Amino acid sequence: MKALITCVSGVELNRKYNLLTILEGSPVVVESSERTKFNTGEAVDYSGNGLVAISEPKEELYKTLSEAVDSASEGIQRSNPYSIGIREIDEATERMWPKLEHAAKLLLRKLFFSVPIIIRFHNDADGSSGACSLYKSIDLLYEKIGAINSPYWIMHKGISYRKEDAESDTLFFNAYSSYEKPLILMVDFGTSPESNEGIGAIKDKADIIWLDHHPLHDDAECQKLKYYINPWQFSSDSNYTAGTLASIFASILSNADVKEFIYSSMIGDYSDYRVTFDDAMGTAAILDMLTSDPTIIGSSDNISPKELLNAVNGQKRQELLNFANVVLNEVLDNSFKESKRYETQNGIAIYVLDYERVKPESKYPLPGRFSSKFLERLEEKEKSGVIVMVHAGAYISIRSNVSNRAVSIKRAIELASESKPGLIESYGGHEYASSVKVRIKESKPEVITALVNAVKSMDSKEVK
Ligand SMILES: [Mn+2]
Repeated sequence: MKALITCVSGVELNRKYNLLTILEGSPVVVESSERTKFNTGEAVDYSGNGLVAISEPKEELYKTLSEAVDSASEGIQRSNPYSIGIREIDEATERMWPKLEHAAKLLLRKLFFSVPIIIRFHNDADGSSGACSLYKSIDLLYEKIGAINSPYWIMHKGISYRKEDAESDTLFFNAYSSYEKPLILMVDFGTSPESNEGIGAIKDKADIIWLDHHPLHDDAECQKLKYYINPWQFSSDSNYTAGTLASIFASILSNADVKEFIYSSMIGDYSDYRVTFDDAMGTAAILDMLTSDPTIIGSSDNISPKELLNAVNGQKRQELLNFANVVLNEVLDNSFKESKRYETQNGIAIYVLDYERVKPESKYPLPGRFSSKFLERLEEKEKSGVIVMVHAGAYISIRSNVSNRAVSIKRAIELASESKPGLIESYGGHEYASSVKVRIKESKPEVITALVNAVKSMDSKEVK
């Protein structure tokens, strides 16, 4: 039967071919190893025990296969929007659906044509929840499509796509020669100009699907990508998590059950729509722990969604959960003792914690994420509002639950930066969560004092 060589990988004498052919009316991918050298895009006859070059015009074969892939995709894709039963989420999903379907069609096409695919996900409970759903879904699809190239998964520390990332992805792609462009899928990657250089370096080499839920940014190039999808573009916001977005995207490809990961992503990112039942809380806690410190279960500093799924749903679930709880509670207990408490005239509590004094042996919990947990725990006892500042290295991570508009941590950072010119290197975030980087570690105490004083000045009696 006639087939098109869609992807070649491997070395000269041991080449691997992915072929796309039509069997019983449907497109099928088959794999073959040959010592004879064929090239990507060549038409061949595939008999099951060998490839023979044929003189079929490849354009015609390509057209036939493309049509078959398109109609197969239609048969595979879920037609009605996945609903989770939370009105705001479901309505936003409906608005995003055409764009999600469009992106899913692209992914399916890339799978059929067996191009190399890289999936990068942010190393937190949200990003990894999305990766788990995608893994489950693609795994189910594998049976239908056959010998597709399995995606290469990268847990990505941080939320920008840097030039180095583009270089490493290019190296990966260079090991293949594919008839259609490779694909990169980003999950929970931020929408910031910091990724511009990386995108510029890769966008001609690969198609990009970018699933994010961070606020939009006018100067962010990723927003101009054809397959950039963000709830903010559809009258929703960051409470619609990237894990939810990726899970719902994954649900278009197969009927894998992704509910668990929608819930865990919302818990991980403190979404307003989160439902806090035990199973989902446990999944979020394990994902948070293992993405912070993969060496807790393995020897590598990276972890794949397959390993995460095993951890979350396997025999070790309870053991991992107990470990996470023990570590977290110990760090919390020590933090109460080690932190300094300040108070504004109107009773807002400010806690300053040197994370070095409480950090456990594992990298879990990471200081930034811990600051959110510390705040959550303090909310129970500080009824007039609380702000925490957890510092480690050159970073100060600030969390606030104060809804009084006069007291803004963003404003406090601006004030501190004005009163101590040159000491703060950069800062970012929003009204409830921000982080500050000092230029040199030695000036951190001075910056913290300025931050505490700024909050105090905003909440003095005269203001009220
Ligand atoms: Mn997120």
